[in-house]
Amino acid sequence: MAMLNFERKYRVRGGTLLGGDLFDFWVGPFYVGFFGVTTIFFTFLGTALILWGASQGPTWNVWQINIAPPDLSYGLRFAPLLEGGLWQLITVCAIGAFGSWAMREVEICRKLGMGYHVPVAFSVAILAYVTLNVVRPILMGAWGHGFPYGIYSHLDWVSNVGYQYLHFHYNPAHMLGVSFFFASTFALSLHGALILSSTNPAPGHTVRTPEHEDTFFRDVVGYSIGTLGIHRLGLYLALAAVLFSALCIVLSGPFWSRGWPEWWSWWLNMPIWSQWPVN
Ligand code: UQ2
Repeated sequence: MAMLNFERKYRVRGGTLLGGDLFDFWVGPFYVGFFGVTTIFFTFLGTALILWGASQGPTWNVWQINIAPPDLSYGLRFAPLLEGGLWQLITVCAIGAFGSWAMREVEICRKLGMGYHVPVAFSVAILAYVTLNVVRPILMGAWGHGFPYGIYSHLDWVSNVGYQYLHFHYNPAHMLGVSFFFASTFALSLHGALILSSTNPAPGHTVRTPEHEDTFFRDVVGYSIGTLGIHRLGLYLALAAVLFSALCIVLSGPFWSRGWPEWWSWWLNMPIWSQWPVN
């Protein structure tokens, strides 16, 4: 194990937020901690509930298995297990598992004396899930507005909710989310290609340095964002993509219930156009 000397120095007790020394140990390469135990608990329980729900359904076809949220008529109440109650329990387990995993990341960051960038970034992904299945359903008054747990069924949900607002691509927050996702893939492809090109020179040549990488982009576009900068940009683009995605769906319904194309009538209705001498 190449990192063994490093690990002997840093694999030490302390840094835990809950449980003190009780769960402060490793199983093989994996840190456990209080939140490792809760992660395992929620993951196993949630997975078991999904499997049991599937066993009560009409199919074992993995594409077609579906565990749906309660009917809208249940509002924000608890539903019977096979009427959406399972979906509610699975949602609790999912949030418990995701949250436990984020807190376990925090404890590992504290042990290593690192910044909290990784758990903060992961929390933004959790926020997107919570926005879809908790925040928006509560704002709209029914758990039935959450998305169903199933491969095809959740795709159908996305399509149906999109058409409910006539044309989701006219949602301005959706436009920004999509643009940030595209920019993320563009930045990652630039970065991945640059790193591979400088670390895999022609046969017989030495590996190139970051100065070569800077020079390549200065020669091509007149600017290099730098080795630290590209990772700041990547994190920014990724978080912005997820945050605008969460915004675009929480706006739809709770704050805008008509078609998204209609939203742009603020532009068509600007007083300046009525001043224009058309006739
Ligand atoms: C860079 C740099 C890197 C990189 C990349 C660039 C040495 C190894 C990819 C180039 C990035 C630029 C010009 C910004 C692009 C902007 C957007 C919005 C995609 O300069 O420094 O580090 O990997």
